Amino acid sequence: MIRLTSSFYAFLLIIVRINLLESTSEVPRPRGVSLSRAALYNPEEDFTCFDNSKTIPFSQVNDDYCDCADASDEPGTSACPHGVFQCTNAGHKPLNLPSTRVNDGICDCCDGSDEYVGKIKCINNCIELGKTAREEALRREELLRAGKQVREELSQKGKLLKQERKEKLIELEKNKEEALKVKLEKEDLKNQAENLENAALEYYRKLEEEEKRKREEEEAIKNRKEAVEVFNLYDSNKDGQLDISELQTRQTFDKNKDGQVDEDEAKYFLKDHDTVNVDRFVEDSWLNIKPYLMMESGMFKPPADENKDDQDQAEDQENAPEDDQEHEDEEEEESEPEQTEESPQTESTKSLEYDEETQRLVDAASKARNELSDAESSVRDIESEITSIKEFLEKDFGIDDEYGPLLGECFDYTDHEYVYKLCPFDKTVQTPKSGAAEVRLGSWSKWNGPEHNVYEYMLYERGQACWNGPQRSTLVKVSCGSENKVTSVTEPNKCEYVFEFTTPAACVDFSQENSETQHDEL
Ligand code: MAN
Repeated sequence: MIRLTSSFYAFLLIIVRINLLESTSEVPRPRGVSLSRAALYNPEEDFTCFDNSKTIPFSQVNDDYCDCADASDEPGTSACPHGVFQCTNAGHKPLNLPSTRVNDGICDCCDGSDEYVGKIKCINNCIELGKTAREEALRREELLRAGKQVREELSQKGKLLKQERKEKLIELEKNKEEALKVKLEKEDLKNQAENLENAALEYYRKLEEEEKRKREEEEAIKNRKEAVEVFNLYDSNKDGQLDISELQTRQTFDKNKDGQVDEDEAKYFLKDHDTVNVDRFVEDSWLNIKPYLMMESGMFKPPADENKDDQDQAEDQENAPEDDQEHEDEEEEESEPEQTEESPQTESTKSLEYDEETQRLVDAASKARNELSDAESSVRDIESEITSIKEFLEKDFGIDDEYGPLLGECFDYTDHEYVYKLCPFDKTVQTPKSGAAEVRLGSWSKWNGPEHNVYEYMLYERGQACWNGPQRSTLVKVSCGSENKVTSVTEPNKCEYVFEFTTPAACVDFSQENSETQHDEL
């Protein structure tokens, strides 16, 4: 009996070997059941649903009637809504399908086992597909093997970069302390120097104020004198009042140049009074009259005349309407105020000359200010270097820092219309070949892959806004390759770009374990 059984198994083994590619397993099991679950279906016994909810005669397994809520009694039919059917796919890989796809008239399994009622005839192409898949897997394995070596080197470089930056950070923190001390000293020195400077300048400030006050006083006196002279000149009946009729005899006040001075024009110059005495004239009317007299004498010009050359100006003067003798006298008198008016301005802009000691203190304070500003800027420089190193150290360059060496590099991809650029951990860019300005497609945001391999995708966001649309963004799919290279760029949705990027840094297989179990679960 034992001999018989063992020879039977030997016979079976031979058959299995012969048919290896056609059938991966001869373990008897109901249709649609995976190898790992075969033992759960024993034709000698009643069948208990996997969730223990029911026990049914084995003959009801795969009878196209759903008895178990968990679908375990119908692995090979579409009777249960959430069942799973496994194609054996001998020669290729087993595949789990939702049981709704069983006998739905579409060939899903490469061995055609999901379509057994004859709605459609499926060909078995598992051998070819398996061969291609195995070749592809081999190629990937080879790539991974070769890439792993380079990844290791990248990782060492990345770690070194981090280490160097950490050391630099410690050094910079020390430098910053020093620089802050220097800044405080310089601040102190500057304050001392400015106190001395202020004390020394106080005398000159007072002097300047005094001079200014004097100038203003003189100015006021001169202005009044001038105004009184004009008042007396225009007060032709010498009654101490200037009235409308007296102004009407003067062409100067013909504002609209119609050849006569009407009442309104005269009133404008008298500031709406019919008559003014000398004090009101000085306080009030003079403010309106003076600019006209200045303009007449050429001391004050409307802006349009500013660009005229000297010759034009001479012509202007020649063409100016001639006034009576008195007026010419006025002009002569008026030419004086212009000179006296300008001179105080010139004086006021003239800087005071300090005595030797004051000058020394002013120079010392200015030097102290410069030194403080230098000290402040060196603190700022150190701080900005610290910030950029901290930003570097906070970046996730992969579990082994293998992506670190990519920072600072950029990789181009050219299609018929654009040159694209990927600068890892910085930005993605699109430059039209037409020569138009480059467009930022996104700035580094984060790793964005699935949980089992977060390093599968990079996300670049907040790019240049699209016309009437969102800000541009880029998803970069990262995969293992022998060199750092952008292998394709697409724009599946307007202003959403997908780059494919290969790099040896990605030559590690995070998903191996998952993919092995994927095909054999219920
Ligand atoms: C440019 C490019 C395109 C983009 C359009 C949107 O032409 O950036 O990629 O789709 O703008 O207007």
